[in-house]
Amino acid sequence: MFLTMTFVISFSLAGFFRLFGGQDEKIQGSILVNLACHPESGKAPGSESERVAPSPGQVEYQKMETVGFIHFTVNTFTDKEWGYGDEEPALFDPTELDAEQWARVARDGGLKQLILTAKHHDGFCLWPSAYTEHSVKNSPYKNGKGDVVREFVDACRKFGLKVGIYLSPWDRNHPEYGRPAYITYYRNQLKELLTGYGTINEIWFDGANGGDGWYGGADEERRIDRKTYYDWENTFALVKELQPGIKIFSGAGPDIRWVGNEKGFAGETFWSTISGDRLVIGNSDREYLNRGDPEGNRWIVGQCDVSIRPGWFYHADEDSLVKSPQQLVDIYYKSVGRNGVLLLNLPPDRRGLIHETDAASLRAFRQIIDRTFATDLGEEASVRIAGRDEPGMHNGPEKSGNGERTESCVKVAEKMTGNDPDKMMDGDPETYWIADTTESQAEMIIELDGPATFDRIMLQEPILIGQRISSFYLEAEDPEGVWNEIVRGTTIGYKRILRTAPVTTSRLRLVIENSYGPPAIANIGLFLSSEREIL
Ligand code: FUL
Repeated sequence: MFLTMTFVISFSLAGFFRLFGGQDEKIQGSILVNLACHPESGKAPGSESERVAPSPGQVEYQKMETVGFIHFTVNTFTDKEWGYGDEEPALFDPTELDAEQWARVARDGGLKQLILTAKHHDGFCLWPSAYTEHSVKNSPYKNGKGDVVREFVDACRKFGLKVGIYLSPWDRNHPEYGRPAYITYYRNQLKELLTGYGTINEIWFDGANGGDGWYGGADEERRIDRKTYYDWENTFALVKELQPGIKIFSGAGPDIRWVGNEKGFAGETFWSTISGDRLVIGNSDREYLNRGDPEGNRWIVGQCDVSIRPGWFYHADEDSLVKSPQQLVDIYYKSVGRNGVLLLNLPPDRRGLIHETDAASLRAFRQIIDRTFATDLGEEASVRIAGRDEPGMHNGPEKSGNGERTESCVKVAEKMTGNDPDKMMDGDPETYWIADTTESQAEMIIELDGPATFDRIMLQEPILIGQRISSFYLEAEDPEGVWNEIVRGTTIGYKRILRTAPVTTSRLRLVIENSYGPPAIANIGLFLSSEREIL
């Protein structure tokens, strides 16, 4: 409907710079702090700032946006959330197991990857491991000839999904759990899974560790030292050696991190950067995980896990408690819309199928999201850069009367000519505009062809050069020429989606109040939500 937009870019000026001189020193400080980087990431390319940046693999991971979990094991048949470890393999008896149904449901719901609980805390293995009898090989499933991991991997590939594996470090079945011999067992199982099933995109290391259990009949409490017992450093090295492109998830990364809750919510302020030395698997500060750290020395993608039902495993008495499409949409805004990746659990039932209610809810969720984001009102924007004569800027000449500030504005405008702001409106998160200054503020006016009505605003930073923006707000101009603030935020990151009441305007002003290094924007989108979003 409104195919043409005009952009007017200007910057906060020298007065602003003086005002925030202290901030500038802070930025310099963070440059020094952030020299230690993710092993595969490093100094952000194409900029003077030394922000910690993601590896290309992490960027690819983040771009998946929504991925899925499959929690399935003996618990499905005992109606438990955590098996004790003494369950008979004979319990595992799905009547209609169809991994292709899981993959089809996930694909139709827009998920890009599935992660299977190859082994949960009870120790039962969904593949015929050579290192234990506690597996599908001693179950009635396919007369002990089945391999659920194989079926899962094949189905994912057939439906174009990436593959993830959950191998619980805690094992309430194994007699040696808590002793060194179990670490050898655990690594042997990792070797089986990471060498026998082709490319694995993610390995999921859970933080629940140690406690009571069956432990080969000992039936006792076993505590472990979370910092030292698993020797994670060498376990991670083994994983990367076996699967160089794999992404490791845990409460401490190194590639993907928990966000501190199981509701699927990233913090409203959410940095992908975080300090690795403040994280311990299974024992990290949840608030810190949920917020991240602008001065953090690691880039660790935030993954927001949540189940479509109250429990992680299927329980028939939760059939009426499946999250509605609208609840899933709300979670989407609080995860993907806050710079996270959504990990949604879809637990198969005793048939071995994702329940019809769950499948329908996921499908409807995706239809709503697709509908809301179908038309970007800024897609075909044309862009114009204005200098000092441009009205409407907070720091523009009509408010200035300060020679120094005006001159600074002209300089910026000249430099900006080679740095096309159209890149913010091309829908491509890889191309971007970056302020060609040393300042940490920027201001821009978005001019539409005529009045447009929208209630969702999407902003993206080019994360390949790090996450920078820490404070911004948006204003809309009303018909009388009065600017009204419509939304305010802190971080943006890969993607930030802001929800507002419907706004009708032909001019918007985006003010970036603070940024670690020159601010950069990859994408701005304006959308009108589907009426089906309403809760
Ligand atoms: C938790 C586990 O204890 C739950 O059972 C579930 O697997 C969840 C995803 O992680 O820590």
